[in-house]
Amino acid sequence: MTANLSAMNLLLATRNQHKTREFTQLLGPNFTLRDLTRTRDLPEIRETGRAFEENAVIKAIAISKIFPHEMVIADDSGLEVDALNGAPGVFSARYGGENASDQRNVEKLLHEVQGATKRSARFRCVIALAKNGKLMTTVAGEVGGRITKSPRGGNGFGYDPIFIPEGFEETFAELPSETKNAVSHRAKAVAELVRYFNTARRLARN
Ligand code: ITT
Repeated sequence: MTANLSAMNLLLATRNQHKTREFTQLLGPNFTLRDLTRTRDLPEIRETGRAFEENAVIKAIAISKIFPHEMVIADDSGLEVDALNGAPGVFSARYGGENASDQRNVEKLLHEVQGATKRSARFRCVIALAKNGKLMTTVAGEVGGRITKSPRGGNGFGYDPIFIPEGFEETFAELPSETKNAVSHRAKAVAELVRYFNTARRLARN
């Protein structure tokens, strides 16, 4: 395989390899992506914000201070369920407790919405872009859908087995990754990020 020499290097501030896989597919060959899975001795970054944007910014700024020469992106995302007044929201990763597994989070969520007739929900994603401790932009995306009664499918991660996106009958975990990547919250945010880079490049040329 030949390297794309003009590709833009990005550091994704995550240890969630599912996110990295989706970003790699969504960004395509014009970007070279690295994440933090092989980086040791990082200080704990506490996601203390009450909104996705706040937490994405906290992560991007903190990591970009540690790697001042890198263009850093951070994704904060989660599921908002209407019958739960928007929970788990920013607590999606730890809904079933600190370091809870995806399975535990899903079980808790299904338990909480048991019997609810209103099943509407949405995934949200905010991406923050930072360099050397300075925020450059944030972009966001969301996808509406509904919560199933039980988990279905083996693709994806997190709450994918219980989320049916609008316009489909299958969960994100039953749909092929190409379909998720065509309609997801993350896909929409990444498309906006790419538009930001394209505009910045155009302005720099003029
Ligand atoms: P980093 O902070 O290291 O990026 P994280 O998994 O802790 O990893 P978040 O704090 O943004 O990331 O929490 C996101 C959680 O929301 C994630 O763990 C899933 O439970 C859920 N989530 C986000 N996007 C999802 C998607 O596309 N499909 C299913 N679940 C998703």
